[in-house]
Amino acid sequence: MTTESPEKLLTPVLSEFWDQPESWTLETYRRHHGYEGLRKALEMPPDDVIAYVKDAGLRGRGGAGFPAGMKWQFIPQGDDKPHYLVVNADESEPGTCKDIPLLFANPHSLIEGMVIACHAIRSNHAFIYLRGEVVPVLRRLHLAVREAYEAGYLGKDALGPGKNLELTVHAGAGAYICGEETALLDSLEGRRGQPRLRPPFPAVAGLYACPTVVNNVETIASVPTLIREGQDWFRGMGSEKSPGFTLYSLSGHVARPGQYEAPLGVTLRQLLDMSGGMRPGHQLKFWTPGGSSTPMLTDEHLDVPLDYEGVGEAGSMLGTKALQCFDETTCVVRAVTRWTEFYAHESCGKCTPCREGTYWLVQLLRDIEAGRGVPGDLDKLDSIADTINGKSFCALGDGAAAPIFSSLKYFREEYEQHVAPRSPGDATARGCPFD
Ligand code: L3W
Ligand code: SF4
Repeated sequence: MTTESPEKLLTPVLSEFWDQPESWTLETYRRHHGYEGLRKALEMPPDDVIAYVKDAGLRGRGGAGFPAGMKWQFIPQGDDKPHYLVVNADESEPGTCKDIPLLFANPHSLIEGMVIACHAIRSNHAFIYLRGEVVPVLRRLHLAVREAYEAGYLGKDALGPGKNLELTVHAGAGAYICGEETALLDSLEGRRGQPRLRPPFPAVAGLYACPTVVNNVETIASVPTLIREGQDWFRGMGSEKSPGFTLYSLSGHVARPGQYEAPLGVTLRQLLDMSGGMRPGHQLKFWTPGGSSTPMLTDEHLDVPLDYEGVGEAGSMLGTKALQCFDETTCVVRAVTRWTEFYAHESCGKCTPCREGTYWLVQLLRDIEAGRGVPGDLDKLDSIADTINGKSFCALGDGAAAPIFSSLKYFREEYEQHVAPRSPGDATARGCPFD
């Protein structure tokens, strides 16, 4: 666990100059060492770049924490198929708000990282799959891509003589499931976005059945500074297995919500110290480490190191580092109902456990919240979540089950209060004690 004072814990690397005028332009980016990492990377053979990123220990920032360099290494070499890089910018996990601000404030950090990654995996065509609703970000991204083409970072000979690089920006149509990497690829190919069976993983058969690296925005945007400043600098932050800096999105009942960039392994207590704490006069009741798909934790877990190992040991997942904080005025049943409605709405319908299970969870939760529940409903909730968890086709199902299990684990009593008669003489008076 990091023990430094709150101010010293901030490590603004990706967010270094987000507050400066015209932070998104090439000119501003170059004034802050922009494209210097690329120059260094292009002097290295592709395999050395992969080894460098792998040895630095950079892990995927999109939720699963998979080692980025290892993923790049899976791309077969010496084959005759095109290789693709696809950046997942379909940020939609409830509470997650870091890739979109990054793209809005500093799109060139992503573009530079993409050129480096394409050099490493020997790709001549890269794609950004952007969440379609964020039109101002789309415009800014197009502008930055145009600037990069004009400056020669993209296009003809971008990766060296005779080695061109094209970059295509694609706006999605607003489906959460298209953030799942294989559904994203289907959507990019022009089909309805639904997950594919893995294996084969995209690294072997991805876009147009060709070897494809799919990485999150923040992962790729972290590469230029890593290359420029070096492995030792990168490993100087975070822990042995989870090194480096990262963007945490802090939301909910906190005094100053927003993005906080700090090393992996800081604690929620430290992040709250940096952000003014919970809103005045209130205490933390429960929180999510990585969006609603990661099991909720409570005030007992304020000192859990926010890295993949620490949060895992606490029984949750670091996920997207979306720290949604709820205070004692929040009804946990209501919060879980809202999340579950989201999953039921976004379920793609491909597999039965998730399609049907999320529907039934919503019916039960709405009944419990509205005072129409009975004590047996709690076991039913648990049993339906169990039918979804680990038996669904993709991670959306597990994500839907996570808040059910964790809320029943920590707040069963609160569920029981919802289904117990509120006055001994009137068995019909049930429902939310927060109303
Ligand atoms: C080649 C192998 N590649 C694994 C690759 C795989 C993928 C990456 C991680 O879900 C989680 C999910 C959400 N050969 C490989 C291989 N790979 N084995 O490694 O794979 P995986 O399956 O562990 O995770 P995933 O399917 O990528 C991501 C959670 O993150 N999450 C995120 C939600 C939403 C967003 C967003 O809004 N931006 O990310 C939040 O918690 O629930 O559990 O690339 O191909 N042998
Ligand atoms: Fe679709 Fe849900 Fe099944 Fe994933 S788990 S394939 S989202 S129905």
